[in-house]
Amino acid sequence: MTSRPAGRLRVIRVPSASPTSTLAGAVADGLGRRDKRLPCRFFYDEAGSRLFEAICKLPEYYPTRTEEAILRQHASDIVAAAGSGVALSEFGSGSSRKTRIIIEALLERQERLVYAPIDISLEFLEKSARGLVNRYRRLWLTAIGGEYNDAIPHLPKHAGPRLILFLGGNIGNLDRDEAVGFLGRVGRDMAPSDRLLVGFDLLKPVDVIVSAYNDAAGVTAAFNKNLLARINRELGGKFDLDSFEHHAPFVEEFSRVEMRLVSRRDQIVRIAALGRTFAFSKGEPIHTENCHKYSVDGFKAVASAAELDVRESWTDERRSFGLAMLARRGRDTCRLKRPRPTFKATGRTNRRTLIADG
Ligand code: AVI
Repeated sequence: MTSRPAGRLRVIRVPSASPTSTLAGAVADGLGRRDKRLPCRFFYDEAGSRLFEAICKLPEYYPTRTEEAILRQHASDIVAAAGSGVALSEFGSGSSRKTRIIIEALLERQERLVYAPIDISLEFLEKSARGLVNRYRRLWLTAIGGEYNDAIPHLPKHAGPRLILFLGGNIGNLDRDEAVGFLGRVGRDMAPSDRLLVGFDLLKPVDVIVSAYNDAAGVTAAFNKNLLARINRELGGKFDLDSFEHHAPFVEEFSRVEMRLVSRRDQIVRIAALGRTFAFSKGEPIHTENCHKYSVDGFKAVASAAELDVRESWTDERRSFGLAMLARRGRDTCRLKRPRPTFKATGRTNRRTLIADG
């Protein structure tokens, strides 16, 4: 772990012990399988992070702007629900654009704020962290470069409550067991007064979901193919990007979009750094990402399996995206019998509680 103090900004890199934590390890493992796969965390080198930023602005890609609108509308309620004298952390912070809404709402309530953004792309993280310390003079930042699970023990401790953000529907990129495992690990690191705010994409008509991952401008296709471009750049791969096609169907059985790169022909690709070649037959997919879409009950079940309780929740008019404020299940919140969760309108038509927590 390295640390580089610079005024109000500190940058920490958390190494991973897993052999598939490096691109080389993950490619050797993933392309060596019968069902070829590459982990989606490798989308986010600098080029991939930029492409993802472009995805977030696409007309078809509704999650970012919907979540941002919910955050804007309910920022003061959200930060009030986190308590006073709060320290902020965030998994998958990216550009921290949406986080600014929360940062500003917190700085209205408290004199100074300590914020720890966590992201896999260290270069991108450092750049957005610099932007934030320059913008907010009452903000102290510890930027943590690393994988979510590796970063949990490095979340800064705080005398008061911590508000931990996991926004953007990033939870959707984890399988159910991974989601329960990750939320559970974060939960076990949380004090009873800490809160975890999770953003999750809700199930909706399939054509809306499918368009979000198959945009007309082809940005999502470029984002997907950047994985192969990255292997070419970093590992001396010989992938011809035109020989692979972006596929992103909605798979009903798993309530998820599956991102794939499908080989357009029989081909053999050499990757110099691995000293290996990989054969692809025409039509063979490389599975690159899962993007799960949740029902309200489905999300609540995952939180509950991770021993977290939903304390408050927010959604948009169309119930397209949800935000849930979770707390560690404590003796005070653990009840043997819990009523079924229901949708509940809280009065004003544009202000809804998504999950009634019994
Ligand atoms: C980062 N994550 C929540 C995005 C999603 O929608 O699952 C990644 C993405 N993949 C394709 N488009 C966006």
